Amino acid sequence: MIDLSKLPKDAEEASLAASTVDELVKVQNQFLGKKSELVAAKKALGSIPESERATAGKEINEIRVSIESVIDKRRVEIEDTEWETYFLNDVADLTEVLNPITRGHLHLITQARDQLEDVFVGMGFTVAEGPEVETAWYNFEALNIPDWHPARGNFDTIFVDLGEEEEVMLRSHTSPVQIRTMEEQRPPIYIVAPGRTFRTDSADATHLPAFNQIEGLVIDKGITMGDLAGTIDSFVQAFFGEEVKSRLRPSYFPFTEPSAEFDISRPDGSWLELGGCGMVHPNVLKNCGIDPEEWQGFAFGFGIDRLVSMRYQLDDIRELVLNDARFLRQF
Ligand code: FA5
Repeated sequence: MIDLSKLPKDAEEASLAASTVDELVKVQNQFLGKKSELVAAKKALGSIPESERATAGKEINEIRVSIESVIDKRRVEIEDTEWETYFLNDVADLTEVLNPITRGHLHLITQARDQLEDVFVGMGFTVAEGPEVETAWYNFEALNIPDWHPARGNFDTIFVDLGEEEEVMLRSHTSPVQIRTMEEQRPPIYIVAPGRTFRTDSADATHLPAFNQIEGLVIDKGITMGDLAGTIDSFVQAFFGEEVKSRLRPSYFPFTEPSAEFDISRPDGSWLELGGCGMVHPNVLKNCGIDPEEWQGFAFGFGIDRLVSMRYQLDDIRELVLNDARFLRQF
């Protein structure tokens, strides 16, 4: 009779001594392989009395199961340690590329646009939008600028090579949104429309070829120039603070009558032109199917980039589009 009782303990000790999977495979062969005592014992079963065979077979089986479980347990341990060692050795030093990660923020123009919307929404306006590519009808004609009108020349328009000549263009101001709004909504109307505008202007300290304007349009009953002046004054104070003053100067736009340009006071006492405004011309109302006898209104449009450069005392408006992170990070 072979004594198998010490096998599980021997197998456990041998397993614990194995520190790699290869070593453990050897232990497994030693205790469970073809030449193992256990297999020899199994073969010997045939030579023992039949009455003892079942009990001995059962014992052999139990021992095999217990050795298997000892080896399996050890295999998991070894594998875990091997992975851990592998990962520890595989660590790369990335400190050089790990720049401190700073959070980005909205561009100055976007911030100003959002604040402008907030100020006007607070005054009861809603926000409207229009396309950046426009037709002559919206950019000029409906605004009382027929094709023979010399004012078309003031807008330095960038035309798009589509349809008839000078028929499609990048909008040269946000005023076309006035028309689109009046076509869609019946008065009373209180809207502002911020957006990008384009002109052939060369970039310099106060001009960009692609810049931003915000348009305002109010159509209601009994609206006067006084409402316009009051609205602009409230806006200027809400946006710039109490100390900044605004003034209107007579001017000319085909789509407003009377028309004015409005300026705001600089800290040094001088004035900066921010935009144009006026009472909506009766022809513009008629072009949109609104009866000028019944409804009146005012409109204004000013440059957001100019407004930002004034607010932050920028010497050159081009700073806003140069994409220099050292500049942008300051705001
Ligand atoms: C207009 O564009 C009119 N649509 C404004 C208006 C609206 C008048 C409603 C009456 C009623 P103007 O061409 O002056 O007007 O432009 C308005 C403002 O846009 C300017 O005062 C300036 O602040 C800004 N602006 C114009 N051209 C540029 C440019 N190239 N770069 C940056 N800002 C500009």
